[in-house]
Amino acid sequence: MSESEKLQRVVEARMKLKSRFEEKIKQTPSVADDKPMGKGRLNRHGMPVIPVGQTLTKKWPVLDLGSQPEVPLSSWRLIVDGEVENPLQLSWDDFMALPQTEDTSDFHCVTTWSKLDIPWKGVRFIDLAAVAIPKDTATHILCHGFDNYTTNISLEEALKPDVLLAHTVEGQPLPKEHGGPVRMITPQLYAWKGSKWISRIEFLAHNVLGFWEERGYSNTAYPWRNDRYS
Ligand SMILES: Nc1nc2c(c(=O)[nH]1)N[C@H]1C(S)=C(S)[C@@H](COP(=O)(O)O)O[C@H]1N2
Ligand SMILES: [Mo]
Repeated sequence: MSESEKLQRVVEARMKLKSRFEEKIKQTPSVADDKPMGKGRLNRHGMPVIPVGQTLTKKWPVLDLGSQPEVPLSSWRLIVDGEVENPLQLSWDDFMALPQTEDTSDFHCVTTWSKLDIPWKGVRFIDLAAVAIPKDTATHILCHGFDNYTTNISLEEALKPDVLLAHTVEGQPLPKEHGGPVRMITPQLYAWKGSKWISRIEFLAHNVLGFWEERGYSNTAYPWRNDRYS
């Protein structure tokens, strides 16, 4: 296949994802909830900027499972596999050659702290997904970290434009303690849905629970519904 044919397939996959998930995305609670719980001005998707039960922090706490893997860029790889037509194993250079997005968004940890207006740079999940070309059977992803963390997300959440695979924060390489070289962020869900030290994104034809989801945390994790536990 020629380079231009490959690009054409990516463009088509992106359009297909958009049309398949546009309505579902509009119906997700963090966009469509008509009685969202929280306080303060409304954020850009119409929810109170401080979700129910959350307290603002200027500091940025670090949460992990007790290990912070050191992953040199030379051996860093991101695997994208499962229900996709074009499984990927990206090197750092491959990853950085994908379209790059800057976005400032909020971060809500289920342990009740929120940090607003974090300036990120990275690759939109939808831009990566378009390269992998999800099969029509794909409905969820399971993200894996180099620390063996896992967390699951439905595609209608993962494909939102603020979901990034972030490598830069506040203009600097993402520090190891916050999940560098690359982590996922999910600003419209509690932050445990964003895997630090991300190593693999597995597309699935059904829902599979991740580390915290198996241990009593919510499958869906909607901050404006106080949706913390299952
Ligand atoms: N790989 C991995 N990702 C993870 C975690 C983890 O332990 N391992 N913790 C999650 C939790 S509970 C939160 S709140 C955020 C914390 O990110 P931070 O340490 O950068 O604040 O990362 C999430 N992603
Ligand atoms: Mo968390």
